[in-house]
Amino acid sequence: MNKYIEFSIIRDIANELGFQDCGASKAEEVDISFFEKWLNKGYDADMHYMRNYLDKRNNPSLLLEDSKSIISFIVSYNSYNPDNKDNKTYNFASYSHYYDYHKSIKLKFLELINRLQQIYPDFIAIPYVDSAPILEKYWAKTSGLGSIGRNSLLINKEYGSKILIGEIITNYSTDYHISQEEDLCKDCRKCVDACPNGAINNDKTIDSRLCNAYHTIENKGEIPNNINLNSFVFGCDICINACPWNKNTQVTDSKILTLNTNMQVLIDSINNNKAEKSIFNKAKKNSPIERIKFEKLLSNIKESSKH
Ligand code: B12
Repeated sequence: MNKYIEFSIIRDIANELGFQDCGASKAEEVDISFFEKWLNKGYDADMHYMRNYLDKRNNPSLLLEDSKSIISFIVSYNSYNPDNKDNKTYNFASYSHYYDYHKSIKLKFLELINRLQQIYPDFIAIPYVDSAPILEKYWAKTSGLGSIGRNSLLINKEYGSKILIGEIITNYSTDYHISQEEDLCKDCRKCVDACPNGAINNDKTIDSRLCNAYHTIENKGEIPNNINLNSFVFGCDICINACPWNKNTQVTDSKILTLNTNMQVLIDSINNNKAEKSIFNKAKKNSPIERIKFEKLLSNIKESSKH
C-alpha cells in the first residue's frame, strides 16, 4: 500500500506542539563534496567525529530502512535575548540559557510521532536533533525553511537565525516543499566584521579553529593565544547578534524550550567573580553546559579576561 501522508496533518500537529515551522524533502542522496572539502581544509578542528559516517551524511536513507522523507522543523530561541537586556563581562550563548534543546525538542518529536501513529499505525519515524550525521541546515533549507546566511547559519525570514533545527526521517512520503533559497545577505558583511577571530569563510562555512563556540565548548586542549573570546565563556553569539535578520524578528514565547533559572544564578555569580562549583553543578543539570566541566569554564573565564 502506498504510504502517503498529507503534509497539512503534520503541520497542524507540529504547530500545536509549538514548532515555529516545518517542511519536507524526499530522502535522497546528497552530493557531500562540499562537506569533504570542509574536512580536508581542517575546518572541523579536533571534532574528529565529524569524519565518521560519511555514507549516512551522503545518504540519509541508511538511517532508516525504507525511508521516504526527511521532515525538518525549526524552534526559535528568541524569547530571551540577553544581548538586548544586558551586556555582561562574561556571556553565555543564549541557547544555553534554556534547558538542553536536544532533549526538549526530541520529547516533542516523540509526541508528534505518537499522534501521527494514532492516525497511521504503520507510520515509522526516527527523530534527530543534532545527534546524527545529517546535514541539518541543508535539509531544512531544501524543505523551504530558510536560506543559508554568510555566517553559515539557516536564516528564516520570520524568525531570523536564532533557531534550532531537528528532523524526523520517516517511511511515509508526503508533499515536498520547494527550496526557496535566496541571497538574504547581499552585500552585508556585519557578521564577518563582528567575528573577533575571522572564523567566517567566503564560502559561507566556518573555520572551527577560529570560532569561539568551538573553543569554549569542544576544544579539550589549550585555547591558542590568537583567539579572542570577547566575553563569551560558553558558546558564542557574536555573529548571530550582528545579523540584521535577528533585529526585528518575531520574539516567541516558546512552548518547547524552558528557561533554566539556575543558569541565571550561575551567570550572575560569575559576573560577580564568585564562580562556585556547587552553583555550576546545579545549573548544568539537563543543560547544554553539561558538555563542559567546571574546570573548563574557569579556564574559559581566564582566557576571556586576557583580551
Ligand atoms: C559542527 C557544528 C558546529 C561547529 C562548526 C560550525 C559550522 N558552521 O560548521 C561549531 C562548534 C563551531 C558550531 C558552532 C555553532 N553552532 Co553548531 N553545529 C554543528 C553541526 C553538528 C554540524 C555542522 C556542519 O556539518 N558543518 C560542516 C559544514 C561544511 O556544513 P554546513 O555549514 O552545514 O554547510 C553548508 C555550506 O557548506 C553550504 N554549501 C556550500 N556548498 C554546498 C553544496 C552542496 C551540494 C550543499 C548540499 C551545501 C553547500 O550549505 C551547507 C549546508 O547548509 C550542526 C548540526 C548538524 N548535524 O548539522 C550544528 C548546528 C549547525 N549548530 C547550531 C548552532 C545553534 C550553533 C551556534 C549558534 C551555537 C552557539 N551559539 O555557540 C554556533 C554558531 C557558529 C556558526 N556561525 O556556525 C545549529 C544552527 C541552527 C541554524 N540556525 O542554522 C545546528 C544546525 C544545530 C541544530 N540542530 O540546531 N557548530
